[in-house]
Amino acid sequence: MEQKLREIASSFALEGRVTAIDSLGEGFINDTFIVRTEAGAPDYILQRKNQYVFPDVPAMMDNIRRVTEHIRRGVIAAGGDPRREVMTVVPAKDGRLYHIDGDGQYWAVSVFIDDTTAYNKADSPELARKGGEGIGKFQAQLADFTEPLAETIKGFHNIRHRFVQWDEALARDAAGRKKELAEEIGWIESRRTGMLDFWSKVEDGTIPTRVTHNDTKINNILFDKQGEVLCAIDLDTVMNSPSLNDFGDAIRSYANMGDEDDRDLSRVGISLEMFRAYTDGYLSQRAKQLTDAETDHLAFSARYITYEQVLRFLMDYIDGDTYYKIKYPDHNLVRTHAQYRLLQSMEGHYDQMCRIVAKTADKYRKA
Ligand code: GN1
Ligand code: MG
Repeated sequence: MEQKLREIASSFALEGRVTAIDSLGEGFINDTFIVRTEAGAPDYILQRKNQYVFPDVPAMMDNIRRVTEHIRRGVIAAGGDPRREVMTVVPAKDGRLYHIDGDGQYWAVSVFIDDTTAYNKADSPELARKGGEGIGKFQAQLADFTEPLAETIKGFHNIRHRFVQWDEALARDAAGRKKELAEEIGWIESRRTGMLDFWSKVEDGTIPTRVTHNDTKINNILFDKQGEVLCAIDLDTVMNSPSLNDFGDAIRSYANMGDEDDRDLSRVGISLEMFRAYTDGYLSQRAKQLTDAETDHLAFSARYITYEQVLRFLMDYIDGDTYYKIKYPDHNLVRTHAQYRLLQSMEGHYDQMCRIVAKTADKYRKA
């Protein structure tokens, strides 16, 4: 394997001689490696992009290039460090942003930013606050990026589109699992109308569409050793969508007291302390730019994205585990239950979440 990886790495314009290539990270979608080079040259991230999930890798890489170039210009203008405060895509030697190997697989490379930490869990409100600030900054850096981006995954956070896929998955019942899932399917169906009502506000323009990351769980943010956010990574899903999605998806990750796939449901639930901290960091960067419709739906966006995640995990289980990497046979069902518990906890604490958002928005609008 390492020999094959070395060959793939050698088709990119890397500085320095490659010394080792190791597996890295916890992503559910792509395969990620770190390419070590001799002293003096940077290390690199090498990724095999999942073509089942991303049917148009060239369009995805072009989105990433345009977005990172835009951020880089802003970082330089602000006197920041463009090598650390934004992801750098490394082209292949033929100038393309990807390499296609002999099996038709797509690979891409970016510079590895060293002296950083990525977390799988927010262990303190301070970290959650910094994470919120980081995504707030990311959105602010892209506020004046007005060219449209390619829709690299159709209807990614569009629940109307997810229901089309859902109905098809139920009709197919590919793995023959539907008969055991009446209760879980009921969790999805009983909330269908409410979720579509929310999404219709995006469709009619009440809630605007911006440039968003779309996968803001904590391990997609790089922190420096002082605990400051450096930049957002894993930009595969950068697209035009409501900014609320980035907030909601982050809350799903930062404010969950348990794990995304916790078998012990008594650990799972929303931490209002973490919610408050993330909201504070996020709104410190965004309160003055968001419309009232956006601010008023921030708390709901956490329910929306968590619901969508319950649906996506359950749908993948029904489909026979074709989308997410799994570590054991009923992993997607365990994820479904854990995310559903989180959703219930958000529903139970919804009034408090709304009050926290309103108070925090008020504070930063006046500031
Ligand atoms: C996937 O690639 P990764 O692990 O950062 C997924 C997200 C899900 C997440 C669940 C392209 O993210 O949408 O929320 O798993 N990414 C894609 O943890 O589907
Ligand atoms: Mg990731």
